[in-house]
Amino acid sequence: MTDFAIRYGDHVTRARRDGRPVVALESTIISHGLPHPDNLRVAREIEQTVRDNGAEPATIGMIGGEIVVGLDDAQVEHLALAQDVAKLSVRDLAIAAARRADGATTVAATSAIAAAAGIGVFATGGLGGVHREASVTFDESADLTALARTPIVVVCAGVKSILDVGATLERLETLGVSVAGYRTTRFPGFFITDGGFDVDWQLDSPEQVADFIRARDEQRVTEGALVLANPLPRDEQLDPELHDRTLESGLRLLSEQNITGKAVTPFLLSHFHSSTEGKSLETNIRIILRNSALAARIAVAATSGSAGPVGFAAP
Ligand code: PSU
Ligand code: MN
Repeated sequence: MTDFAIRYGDHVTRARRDGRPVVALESTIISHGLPHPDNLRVAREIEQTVRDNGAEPATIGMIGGEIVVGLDDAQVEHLALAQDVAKLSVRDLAIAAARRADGATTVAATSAIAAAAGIGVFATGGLGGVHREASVTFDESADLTALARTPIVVVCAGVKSILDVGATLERLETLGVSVAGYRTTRFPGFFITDGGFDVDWQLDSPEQVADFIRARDEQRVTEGALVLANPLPRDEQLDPELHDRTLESGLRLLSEQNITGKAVTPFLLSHFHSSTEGKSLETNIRIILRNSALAARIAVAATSGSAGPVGFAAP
């Protein structure tokens, strides 16, 4: 596990001192995944949802080259509204620090930092994964390899349907990342409830996920995340037909405009938001809020009923 020089927000320092549960949150969804100005409102709603469910939110990002665990409201606002915020995966962190940059952290960077900070639960929307043309482009998100070496529970709605879901599940297996559905064995496809693939395991309550964390620690398993896939209820998903149509046009634009690398995911998400008249945005927001609530309840369950907060060792 990598160690970083980390600055803690006051609210996170207080929560840890008092032994209260903390949930890590990423900032790339704020800066690069959601359109302005909704993104600022959503960032605040995510934090409030974590609080409403009994845990302290620690939104993670970089300000002036410093990694911050627990951005304050002004810092969240800055990352939401500023134009020059870098998208930071693990490999970018030290370069961005050297450049004193402002940056938003992806699932990969956020989970690495959270684990280094002793935070065991992380809520996001959807993971990065294997892109559809990966056999030619080699485009596979560093989220997958980061999760392979990071002991954290990531609550997400599976991987975005813009990706190759089956290939992503295969890579997660190879990389030794645990995967379980929350109250289902069907792996969700982010905007849509059913991503078309089964997973082997299902976990049914925050307490059962807390038992996973304890068992993992007792087994001395120090590498490998749990991807806990929390699907939207069927009546809340994006209309699958609208979804397929939008995806098709998005993939076409992607190749026409020759968009590659780290711009791919933000481009496709913004294409969805603009061509579904905000319907996908509404769905995206619901996904994140539901995952944040569940992550908070898991953090609460993992913190109570044990001698110390299991999986939350102080750094
Ligand atoms: N999930 C969302 N919106 C996002 C992302 C995930 O609902 O914007 C971000 C996450 O930060 C994830 C990143 O880590 O996209 C993956 O980017 P890439 O495919 O370039 O690795
Ligand atoms: Mn990529």
